[in-house]
Amino acid sequence: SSSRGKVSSLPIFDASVILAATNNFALSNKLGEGGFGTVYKGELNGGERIAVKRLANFSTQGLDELKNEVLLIAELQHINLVCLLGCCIEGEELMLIYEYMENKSLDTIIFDKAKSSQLDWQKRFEIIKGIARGVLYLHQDSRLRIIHRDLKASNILLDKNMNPKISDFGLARIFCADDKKWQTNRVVGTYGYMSPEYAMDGIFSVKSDVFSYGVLVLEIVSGKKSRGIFGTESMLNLLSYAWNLWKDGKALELLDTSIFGNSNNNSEIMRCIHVGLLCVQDRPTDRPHMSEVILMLNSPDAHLP
Ligand code: ACK
Repeated sequence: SSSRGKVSSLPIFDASVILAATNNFALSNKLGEGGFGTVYKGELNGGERIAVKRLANFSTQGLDELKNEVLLIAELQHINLVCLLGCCIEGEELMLIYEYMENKSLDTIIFDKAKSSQLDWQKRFEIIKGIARGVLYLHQDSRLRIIHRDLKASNILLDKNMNPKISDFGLARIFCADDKKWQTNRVVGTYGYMSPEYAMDGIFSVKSDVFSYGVLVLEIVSGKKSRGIFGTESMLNLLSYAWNLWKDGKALELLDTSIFGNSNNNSEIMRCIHVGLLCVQDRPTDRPHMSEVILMLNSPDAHLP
């Protein structure tokens, strides 16, 4: 699945094509505001559905430089990344054209009581593993070695089969092109998912993504939103408590059975909680690397009593 070494040949679209596809960026085609611009849905002539991200606030860089960055991002290809189909750079416009993701973002489903039943445990577990593979690809297998810096439920999109794909990868890189140090004054990211060292000191590494991934896992398992996990938040307390009970050989009394049904997957569920808790540890060095996360998720009864 790695595209290492592949020379990018990203289709360049004319602005007129994108205008037609999105009905001149009609309000009715607007999907929402993303991290770096507004997203519209569209349809190409052939009927192919697309999502267009119209990037804003990239004034500090020359367009040529941006174009190079976009061509680099285009090399990132993985089943768990939203596919970049093309771009459009014309005048003051920079647009990225992506495959359309039918089932929108994870946060529109998991935090919604009515919709969350669409995701049973098996699907949740697949989503947890899929996101991990996507993040590992960014960290390790892609030529660029990207730190995403804004992993969160609204950046995980679901295709028609509910397969998860990470979006907005590489954009942090574009917007901080002059800024490739390990410490930055321009903290991008979302409160609640940010690791303490990143939120407080702007220090980022693959381990800050691991922290955000851990928050995501705990949200997917619990169906509860994290609001600042390194405070004294109830979700983390609840899940730590559940994990300790489990270690002591007690049943899963605490978790929301409406999510899990009567499935006999308690050890998978607890494995995910354990992995999530390992990932949100305060010290970056205590957190696992994504490759270790994947090993733990895939090994039945690893680290379990
Ligand atoms: O949660 P959503 O409905 O899914 O709202 C956000 C919004 O745009 C801003 O990011 C949606 N979105 C982003 N990229 C895509 C895409 N490729 N396909 C479908 N919806 C998308 C996202």
